[in-house]
Amino acid sequence: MLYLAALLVHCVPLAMAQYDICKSWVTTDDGPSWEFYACQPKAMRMKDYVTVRVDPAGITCGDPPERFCTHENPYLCSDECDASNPDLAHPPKLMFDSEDEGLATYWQSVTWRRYPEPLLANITLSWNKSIELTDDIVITFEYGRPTIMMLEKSLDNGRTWHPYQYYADDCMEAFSMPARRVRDLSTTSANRVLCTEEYSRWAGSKKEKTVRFEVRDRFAIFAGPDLKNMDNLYTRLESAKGLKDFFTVTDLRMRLLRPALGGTYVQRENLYKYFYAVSNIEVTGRCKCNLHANLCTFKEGSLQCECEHNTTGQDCGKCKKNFRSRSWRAGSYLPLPNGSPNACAAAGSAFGNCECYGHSNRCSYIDFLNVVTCVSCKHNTRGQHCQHCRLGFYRNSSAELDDENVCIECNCNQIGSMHDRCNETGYCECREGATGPKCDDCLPNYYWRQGCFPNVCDDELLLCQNGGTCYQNQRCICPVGFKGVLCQQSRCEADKQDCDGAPGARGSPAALALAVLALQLPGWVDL
Ligand SMILES: *[C@@H]1O[C@H](CO)[C@@H](O)[C@H](O)[C@H]1NC(C)=O
Ligand SMILES: *[C@@H]1O[C@H](CO)[C@@H](O)[C@H](O)[C@H]1NC(C)=O
Ligand SMILES: *[C@@H]1O[C@H](CO)[C@@H](O)[C@H](O)[C@H]1NC(C)=O
Ligand SMILES: *[C@@H]1O[C@H](CO)[C@@H](O)[C@H](O)[C@H]1NC(C)=O
Ligand SMILES: *[C@@H]1O[C@H](CO)[C@@H](O)[C@H](O)[C@H]1NC(C)=O
Ligand SMILES: [Ca+2]
Repeated sequence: MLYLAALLVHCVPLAMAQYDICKSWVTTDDGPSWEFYACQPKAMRMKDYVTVRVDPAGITCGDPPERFCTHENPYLCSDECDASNPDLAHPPKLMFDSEDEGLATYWQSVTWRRYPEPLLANITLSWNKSIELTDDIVITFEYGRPTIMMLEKSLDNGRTWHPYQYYADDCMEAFSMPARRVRDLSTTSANRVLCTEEYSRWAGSKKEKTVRFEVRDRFAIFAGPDLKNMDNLYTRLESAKGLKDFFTVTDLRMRLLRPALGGTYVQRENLYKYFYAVSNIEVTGRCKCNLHANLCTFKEGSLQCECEHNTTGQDCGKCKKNFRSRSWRAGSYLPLPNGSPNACAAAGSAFGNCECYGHSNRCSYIDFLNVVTCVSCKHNTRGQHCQHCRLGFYRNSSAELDDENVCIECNCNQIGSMHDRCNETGYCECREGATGPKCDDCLPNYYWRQGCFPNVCDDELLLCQNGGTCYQNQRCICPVGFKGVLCQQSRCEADKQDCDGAPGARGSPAALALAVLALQLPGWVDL
């Protein structure tokens, strides 16, 4: 309770921060209108919205029922864990309930009966939403803190994981890392992943129960020890690459690698006192809404930003339909104190009447033509309003004009096609003999060899003669004594001298017969 109160007091400077309104109705010289500001939701107790998973299967104690004891009372193993008895069960949800006065409720693992096989457990917290941490992550262990553990995080709903912090009573031995403290980090190393020995040493299981991921100490590097200078922090969050993302998570995972040992080596004769017990996991943060929302609500099992500035999406990460005349941008903390909303603009509202469908942020007035035109159209678009596709691209008919993927590359085969342009359905213009949408196939009776060429021979009409064989439709391989494109010509007939000198050639009745036959075939021309 005392600790919770302390946490609430701690939260105050962050809770009353600026950036808490997205717009206000103001009166200017031109009359009343809305004014827009960068805005973000308040920090919340994120454990109320989390789903938890504990691995491996069977790591939670009580199935079958099991006795355990504590380091303080190692020979009185009278405590019992029994999953089938609500009073003696220790399911994962007890890490997230609110602790009433009196006894702590906690998740508990099986004991280390399989020693020396390591006792490993993963506790994975998932929000299905990007969260920006605003205060320390505090994990409370009963009966002693692990001697080795690791905190990991994911930014993509658990697809990829990254180390967040290492914890060990001996960092060198456990992780081959020097022990460091977050307080000793500097402005250039504020997002360093480090190993700390501060939360893993044995100090009696009642005295020091918490393991922290120190968000406040890292903020304090910029905002000062009492976080009074938040402006400086916000400035840094905008300018220092990767700093914002460092404090952003969608999932967290505690990898428990070795339980508390009671300040001594493992005593094999009493393994009932080695286990993990976690009574609370406090995660304080706000929904990441890209500074486009000041409310975040729990709907259909997930947190959702209530997007303003005509943005939409779970994190307000894109412009609403019909509000895409410029590309989406996150709001900015700068300039202080109200920041920039970087709102999405309705089609037609930006720059007078110059619509660029979100493919350009700039328009320019061309004096001698008296037109306003979009400058540097992106996404392979071109035209006054970036409404056409660049040469070599064609329009994706199922995409809106303001879609980033509206123009698709023609991809015409360089050899098979006349040029690299295509028609509205992506068809290229083919050279003779080539076919297919990209001109990378040949018509029947053509073969591919750096382009399409008419077949020289085949198995139907253009047969090789005199026992010649057709090689890849490109040429006939003729037997000795014959030549010509289809081996239709006897060497003797073409060149009498050659023939006279060749012993046996003239005398062969078979060769003679074939030569006569070839001559008698109608239509043979001397090639
Ligand atoms: C815990 O998660 C890590 C990946 O983050 C995985 O490599 C490891 O096998 C998991 N351990 C258990 C006991 O499930
Ligand atoms: C995660 O959130 C998205 C967007 O709110 C929702 O569509 C999806 O069903 C959620 N997934 C899970 C596993 O809850
Ligand atoms: C968003 O669009 C509405 C019209 O639907 C408009 O009244 C409002 O001013 C726009 N807000 C911003 C921030 O551009
Ligand atoms: C065309 O656009 C639709 C809608 O954005 C998209 O799903 C599809 O993948 C695009 N097609 C191609 C070939 O890129
Ligand atoms: C594009 O060319 C293909 C092949 O010549 C043709 O079938 C198609 O109708 C053409 N599409 C358009 C929109 O002209
Ligand atoms: Ca609890």
